[in-house]
Amino acid sequence: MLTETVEKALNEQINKELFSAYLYLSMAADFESKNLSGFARWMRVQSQEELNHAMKLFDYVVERGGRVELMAIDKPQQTWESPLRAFQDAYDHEKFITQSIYGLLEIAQSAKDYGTMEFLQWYVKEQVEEEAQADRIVKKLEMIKDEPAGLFMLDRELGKRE
Ligand code: OFO
Repeated sequence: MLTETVEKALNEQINKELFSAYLYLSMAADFESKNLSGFARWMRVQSQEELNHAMKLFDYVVERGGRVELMAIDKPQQTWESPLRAFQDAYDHEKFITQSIYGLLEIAQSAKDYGTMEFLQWYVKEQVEEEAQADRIVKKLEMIKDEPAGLFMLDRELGKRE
């Protein structure tokens, strides 16, 4: 059984994960419009991952006898001035999500909800990876700057993401 506070915080996290999916899909659409199909592919896969993150929380709330409450998803930004800007935003967003997971853990801890604390460990680990992968791409883009050949090569590399 979840406390009301933990249930509310889990539902808010579902909303944030769905927003993440929406944000990355919006980046994919922007990349598609600029013929950067590899960058777009990477963002589409990332968007799917975010849906999985949301559904894992959804299933957990159900498993604990809670009530999933879906809220409105904010409209994401539609365009970015460069791939570097987009990935910097993605990196910042992941740092924000990490803080949100930590906040959720603190709420679960205050409620002595050890089940939820244990469940959230998966997200703690996942966020380490999420931040690292966005940061790696930011660093590559910083090296490439506006050099078309480098951008083309990175586009090819990112397009291989399964
Ligand atoms: Fe769900 O990890 Fe990114 O946002």
